[in-house]
Amino acid sequence: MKRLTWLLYAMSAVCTINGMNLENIVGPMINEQKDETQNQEQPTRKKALITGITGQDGAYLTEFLLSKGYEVHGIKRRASSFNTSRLDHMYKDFHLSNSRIFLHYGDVTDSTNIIRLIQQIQPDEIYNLAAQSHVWVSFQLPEYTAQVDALGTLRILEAIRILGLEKKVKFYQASTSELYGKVVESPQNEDTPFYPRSPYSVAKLYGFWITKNYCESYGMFACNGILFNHESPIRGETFVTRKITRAIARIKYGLQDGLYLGNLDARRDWGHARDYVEAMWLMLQQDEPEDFVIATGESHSVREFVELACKEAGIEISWRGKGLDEVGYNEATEKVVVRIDPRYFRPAEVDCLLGDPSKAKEKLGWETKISFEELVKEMMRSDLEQVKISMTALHR
Ligand code: NDP
Ligand code: GDR
Repeated sequence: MKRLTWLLYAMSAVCTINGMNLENIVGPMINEQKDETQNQEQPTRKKALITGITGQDGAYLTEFLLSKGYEVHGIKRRASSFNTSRLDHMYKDFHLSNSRIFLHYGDVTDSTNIIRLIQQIQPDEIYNLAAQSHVWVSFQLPEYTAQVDALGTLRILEAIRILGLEKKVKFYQASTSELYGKVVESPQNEDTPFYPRSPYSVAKLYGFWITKNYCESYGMFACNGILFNHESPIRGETFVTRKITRAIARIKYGLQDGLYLGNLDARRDWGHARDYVEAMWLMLQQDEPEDFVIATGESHSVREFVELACKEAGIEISWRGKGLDEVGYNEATEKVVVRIDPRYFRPAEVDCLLGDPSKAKEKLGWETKISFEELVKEMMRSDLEQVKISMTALHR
C-alpha cells in the first residue's frame, strides 16, 4: 500500500495524461484547503512544524511523525501550480478522521510570516528543512540561496527568541555533508573541519553556526544534523540519482535516446531518505542538543550508480573513451546510453564524501537499514513502473 501511494505521488509529479495532470486524480484536497491554524487539539499530542514539508525529506518526515502520533504542521510556498503531491496521499488518509496534518502558506524569506506561524502553532519541535537545496543551481542563484539557506535559518531562530519560546521549542537544522566540501580528512566526522565549495554550502555553513550560536547564547535546544546524501523514489528529478533512474527507465522503453551527465567520478555516501528522517527525530529526543553525522559509511561513484541502475533495468553498460569523449554504451545494442555534457560540471566540485556515523550509532542507536544496492533497486523499479503506467495510460 505504501509503495502504491508513493508511486501515485511520483506519477502525479511527472505525468500528464491527455493534458490532465494526475495530481488531480491522486487527491487535490490539500491544495484547495484554506490556510489552517484551527485544529482539534489533544493535550498530550506533540506538535511539529516542518519547513520544507513539500520536499523529499519533508514528506518522509511527515509520514514518520504521523506514525509517532504527532500533529504535523508544514509550511508550503505559494506556487502557480500544485506543489503538495508528495503529501497528498497522507492528507487524504487523515481527512477521513481527525486531521493531524496542517499546511500553512509561508516562506522562510518572510520574517513576519514565520513569527506569526510559530506564535499560532506553538510547536514543540521545529524541523528546518526549507532550502534552495540544489548545489549546481546555487552557482546560478547565489544571493537567493543565501537568503533562504542562511538567513532563513536565522529568521526561524530569531522568531523563537522573540516569542520567548527558547525553553519550549526544540530546533533541528538540516545541515549537510557539503560543508566538508574539499575534504581535509576521510571519513568525515563531527570534528572534521569544514571547507565549503559552493554558494549552497557557504550558506549552509552560516545556518550551521547560527544554530550553534543560538544554542550556546540563549540555552535553546538547537542542533545540526550533518546529513550525507540521501535519496528515494521521490527524490527531486534533477539530483543525479533520480536523473539517472528516470532517464534509464525512459531509455529502456524507447522514450529517450540517451542521458547527459557531468562528473562521473564524483563519489558520494548515498543512503535512503526513509532511514535519515528517523535520525532527525532521534536528535530532538535527546536530553542535550548535539550535532550528529548521519551517513552509511560507504561511498560510490556516479559511474557505479549508472551501472547498477542499468543492471536493474536489464541493460549491460560498458564504457569507452576518456574525459569529455567518454561514453557508456549498451553492450547488447551498441547504442550510446550516457554522454558527458560539461554544462553539468560545477565551478568547484566536491570530489568525494564519506561519512563516519559512529557517534550516531553510539548515542542515538541509529544505523542505516537500507543498503546502496537496495536503494538503487527501489528507485529504478519505481521509475520503470511509472514509465510503464504512463505508457499504458497514453495508449488507452
Ligand atoms: P528538497 O529540495 O526536496 O526540498 C526543499 C524544500 O524546501 C521544499 O519543500 C521547498 O519547497 C522548500 N523551500 C525552498 N525554498 C523555500 C523558501 N524560501 N521558503 C519555504 N520553503 C522553501 O530538499 P530535500 O528534502 O532533499 O532536503 C531537505 C533539507 O535537507 C534541505 O535543507 C537540504 O539542503 C538538506 N539536505 C539534504 C540532503 C539530501 O541528500 N537530500 C543532504 C543534506 C542536507 P517547494 O516544494 O515549494 O520547492
Ligand atoms: P549533491 O547532489 O550536489 O551531492 O547535493 P547531486 O545529486 O546534485 O550531485 C551529486 C554528484 O553528482 C555529480 N553529477 C551530477 N549532478 C547532477 N545534479 N546532475 C548531473 O547531470 C550530474 N553529473 C554528475 C555532481 O557533480 C556531484 O558531484 C545533494 C543535495 O541534496 C544537497 O542539498 C545536499 O546538501 C547534499 O546532497 C548532501
